[in-house]
Amino acid sequence: MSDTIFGKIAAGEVAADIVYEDDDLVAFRDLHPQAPTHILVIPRKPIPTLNAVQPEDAELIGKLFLAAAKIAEQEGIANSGYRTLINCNAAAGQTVYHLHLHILGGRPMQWPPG
Ligand code: D5M
Repeated sequence: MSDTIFGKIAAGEVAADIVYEDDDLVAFRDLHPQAPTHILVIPRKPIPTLNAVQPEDAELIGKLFLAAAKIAEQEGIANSGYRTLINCNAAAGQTVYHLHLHILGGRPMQWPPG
């Protein structure tokens, strides 16, 4: 359950700046923010990558995005605009192998991302 740093945060074993949590999800501020608002939303379930998501996780993944929109509203970035993203595997920049949805906002975003 707590094999990665995010698993430990979900289990309450490592401190984080938590902005939202419920039975399925925890959201906390990124330690190395890439935008004025940078929050990570994770399922408590330790899914390593997006590739490992199973059909039975469909409701959980839906909840992940619903929470992201709610958090964006809470953070005051819903109307100005924000980006959600999931890095899948090392070539895409994934460094923590516990599924996490980034929420970035508070500055203009470039496209395409690097
Ligand atoms: O994103 C992993 C992100 O996780 C990266 O932006 C740093 C952040 N991080 C790493 N450790 C912590 C802790 N302990 N608290 C908060 N944020 C953390 P990835 O998509 O895997 O590159």
